[in-house]
Amino acid sequence: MKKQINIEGMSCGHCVKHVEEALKEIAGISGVTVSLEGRYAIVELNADADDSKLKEAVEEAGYDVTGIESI
Ligand SMILES: [Cu+2]
Repeated sequence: MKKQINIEGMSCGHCVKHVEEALKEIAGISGVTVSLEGRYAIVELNADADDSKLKEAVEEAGYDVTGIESI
């Protein structure tokens, strides 16, 4: 299962790493790809993680989530 998380506020490679690391810590996530230009993260899940957990992790890292969708 994959989900796309739309994120506002990333401005450089450091932000990308920060978001990647925040998402990798969530149980059930097996892969994270972050696009700075596309302003999104794609997460691969081997167990369903609640959208609220994904949102919370990104927001705690300091960025805004504008939407989450299954892809
Ligand atoms: Cu940055």
